[in-house]
Formats: sequence, C-alpha cells, structure tokens
Amino acid sequence: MAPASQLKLYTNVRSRGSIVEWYLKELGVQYEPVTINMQKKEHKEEWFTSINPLGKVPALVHGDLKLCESGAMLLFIADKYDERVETAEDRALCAQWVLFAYTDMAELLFNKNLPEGRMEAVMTYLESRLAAHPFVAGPEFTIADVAVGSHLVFSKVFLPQLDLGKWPAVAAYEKRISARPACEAWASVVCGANMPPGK
Ligand SMILES: N[C@@H](CCC(=O)N[C@@H](CS)C(=O)NCC(=O)O)C(=O)O
Repeated sequence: MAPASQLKLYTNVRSRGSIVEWYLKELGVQYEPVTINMQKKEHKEEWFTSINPLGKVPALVHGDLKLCESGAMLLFIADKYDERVETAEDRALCAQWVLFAYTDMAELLFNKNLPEGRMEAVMTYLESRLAAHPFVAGPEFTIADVAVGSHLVFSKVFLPQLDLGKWPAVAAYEKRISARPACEAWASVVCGANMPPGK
C-alpha cells in the first residue's frame, strides 16, 4: 500500500478539489497537490483523462487507485486516515453526511427549479442541528462539516442572493468554519472570485 505522502490530488482552487484538500489539511495528512490549469483545458488532455475519463477535476491517485468524484475521495480519506472512523456504523454516518451534502444541499445550489419548500426544509433541518450542536455531527469537527460546510461556502458563489441570516445558527456556523485555517485560503479565493468553481 502506498504511504500517505504518495497521495496525489489533481486539483484547482476553484474546483471541488478544494473540499478534498480541506479535509486532508484538517487531518494533517500529507499529499502532493497537482494544480490543473482549467483555463488551458489541461483536464481534457489525454494524460489526465487516463486518470479521470470524464476530464473533470478533482482526481485522486494513491498507489494503483485512481479515484474520481470528490465525495468518494472524502469517504476514502475518512476510511483510511480519520482515526475516529472505525466501524461500519461510523462509515455509514460519514456516507450519510457526504451524500446529504452532495444531493440535498447540491440541489439547492444547482437546481434552478427547486420544488416548493425544498430550500426551507433542508435549511431548517440544518438550523435545528446546528442550534443544538457546535458541529453538524455533534461536538467535534468531522467529515460532516467538510461536506456540509463546503456546500455552504459554495452557496455564497452560486446563490449570492441567499440570505443565510434567516437561519442564524447556520449563518454563524458558516462564518466559523470558513475561518478555520484549512478552509480559509480556498474559501476566500472562491468567494472573492465570485464565480462558479472550475468553470
Ligand atoms: N461530481 C464531480 C464533479 C466534478 C466537476 O464537475 N468538476 C468541475 C470543476 S468543480 C469540472 O471539472 N468542470 C469542467 C468540465 O466539466 O469540463 C465531483 O464531485 O468530483
């Protein structure tokens, strides 16, 4: 099995690769970042599509493993490097939050024809959790915060008209987690650029 330092992440600060980097940095896992110049369409070059056939960023390589899908990367990292993830139940809860972020939350960002009440339902759910716990999964920062928090950060770019102040616990949480050192650098680039990541 390749050591952690042989973890190679092909990424771009405005891509979902930033979500993966955030988690790696929180865990203190060594990795080699390889910046893909998306303006020059490096992600469509043959060497890159041999790693991710869809020509999308990010991609992760570890030993013989070539991984696409940033959500799958988070789950791989949790399983392999997050000491708090030990049992099938722990892994199931990691999957629950990653899938929630990448489906229910992503829908809020990308579906221009959201079903009536969908925004309110998802945000009220988050508000109730964050009013009761400092972090999404409970007392500690976990993969759940990377998955959910990154989508809240991206909401500033994709839904600039959204007033998170309607959900005060969510708004305070978004500020708190995006100020974490491992998140701050990319969050300020992404939000400062005010453009969809990687597009
Ligand atoms: N579901 C994929 C989405 C990957 C994706 O769409 N990446 C964007 C950047 S965030 C991209 O590479 N866009 C360029 C393209 O689709 O050609 C993931 O989460 O990794």
